[in-house]
Formats: sequence, structure tokens, C-alpha cells
Amino acid sequence: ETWRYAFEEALDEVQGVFAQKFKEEVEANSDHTVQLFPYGTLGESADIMEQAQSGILQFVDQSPGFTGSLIPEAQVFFVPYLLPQDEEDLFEFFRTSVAVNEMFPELYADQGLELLTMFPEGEVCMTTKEPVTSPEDLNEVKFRVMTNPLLVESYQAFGATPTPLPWGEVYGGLQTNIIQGQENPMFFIESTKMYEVTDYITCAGHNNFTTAVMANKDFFDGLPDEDQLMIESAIDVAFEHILEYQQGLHEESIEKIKEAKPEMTINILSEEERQPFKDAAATVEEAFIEMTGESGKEILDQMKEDLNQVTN
Ligand code: 6CS
Repeated sequence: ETWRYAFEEALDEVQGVFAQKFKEEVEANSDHTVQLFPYGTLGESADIMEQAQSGILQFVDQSPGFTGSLIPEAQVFFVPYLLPQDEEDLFEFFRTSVAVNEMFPELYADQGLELLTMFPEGEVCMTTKEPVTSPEDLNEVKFRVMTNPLLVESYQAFGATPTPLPWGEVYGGLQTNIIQGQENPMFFIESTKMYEVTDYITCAGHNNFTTAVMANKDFFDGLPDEDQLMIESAIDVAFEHILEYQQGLHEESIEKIKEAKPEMTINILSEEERQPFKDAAATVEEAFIEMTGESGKEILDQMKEDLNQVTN
């Protein structure tokens, strides 16, 4: 049988590298084949999610940045400064988190999705046309965010004018000055040439990009046990592979950006400069609880407990 798997990035970007490893494992350990659909081949992120929910696709990678409208609790990944900056702690969190591995699967299941894994894609940095060292510098900056209300809340708290847009409109939007900023992990800033349409990169350490891979639930539930187990172990292999793949990727991407555009300014904010951004996080956390109620609060509390386990 051929299974169809779509994701939000190119084949040689992080989601694509994960998908290729998954495909390789499935094909080595079963008679099934996996057909990969990189970003753009089947539409935007929202389109591939619909296709996965309706069963046209068996597998989909959609980031919580876009899943927030479907599963509001998934927006927890946009509470600033919640995830640790230390890579080992972060990786261990995704491996062991009760919220990620036990609670979120139930919420995805309610939407007809079997959540297979969540993994980090790297520290998120801002790219803008003017320098940013404080929230004041974001004043009047139309800042593109993925389409979820909490991210809008975040950038409002950071002082900007948040503009939710699908990925496909970002490069052109920056080029034509409809927007003046966006955020993404360094590898993605490099691979999508964001440095061509912005002049400053600012890292405030406020988040790490999280993504999620899922299967259509009816499809998954209908599989024999041996196939389900085979898929789960292919996911485990791809998960460890993608963490290893990302070691040093942030720094390598910075080098490539500097090579492509020597005049690009890359600024890592100091602790002092980060403080006002950190102060804004409390408002965002409150907004998250307001939006998601008891269920969101439970997830947030569990996540904090899970984070405590890995950072202590
Ligand atoms: O910003 C975005 O919309 C995109 N960023 C990444 C790192 N992956 C896919 C997503 O569409």
C-alpha cells in the first residue's frame, strides 16, 4: 500500500529530513511505500491538515502555530520563555513530557488525528527591516505570525502589530513592505532567504519552534497491530535522527547567512534587553488560560511540571 505524507517545508528542511527518515524506516521494515508531499505541492498548511482529516492523506506534519484554531490548547507552545533554551533539556522534555506524550494525543484524537510525535525545530529569531533591542522598536512594525490567536497576543505584548498570514505570503509581504518582520528558526531564515528581504536578525530566546506529526485516526486505527508498531518505531527513529541532525544547525545557518549577505546584522539580545520581553510573557500566559479554560490550564500546569523534571 502507498501512504501519502505531506509537510510544511521543503525536502531538505527539518520537517523534510524527518519525513525522509520516516519513509526510509517504513520502507525498510514493511511492504508499504510512503509518498512525500513537500510544502507547496498540496497547498498551505491549513490545506494539508484538511486533507489529513478527511483521509486523502494518511500522514501530515502541521505545526501548533497553525493547529491553534483547531486545537486551542496547542497554542501553549507560544507562551514566551516557557520552553528551555538548553538543547539537551529541550530534547529531554519532548522525550519524556506527559503533556506532549499523553495529554495532547487525546486532544488530537478528538479531531480525528493520531498524534505520533512532537519535536523542536530550533530557537525562533525575528527578522526585521530595522534594529530591535526593545519592545519599543517593534512599535508600528507589522509583524507576520502564523495563524493563531495566542501568537497575535504575544506580539501585541511585545509591542508590535501582529499580522497572521500563511507562509506563502511572507516573502512577498516583506518585499512589498506589507509586513516589516517575521520570526522563524535560523535554518528556515537561511533556507527561505529571509535575509534578502530583511536586514536585522534578533534573537531574544523567547521560543523554540515546535512541530507535530500525525496520522489520520481512522486510517491508523484500522491498521493491524504490527503496522501500528512499525509506524511508531519508524517515528522513534526519525525523532532521534532529527534531534541529532539539528546539532549545530543554528550556528551553521548563521554562517551561511553571513556568507550570503555580509551586511546582515545578527544580534543576540543580552539578559537585560530580554527582560521587557520576559515581562510580557505573563500577559500571554493569562490570555492562554482565558482562551482555553480548564483544559488549557491543565496542559500548561503539566507542561511546567514536565519542564521541572528535566531542568532540575
Ligand atoms: O513560519 C512558517 O509558517 C513556517 N515555519 C517553519 C519553520 N516551518 C513551516 C511553517 O510553515
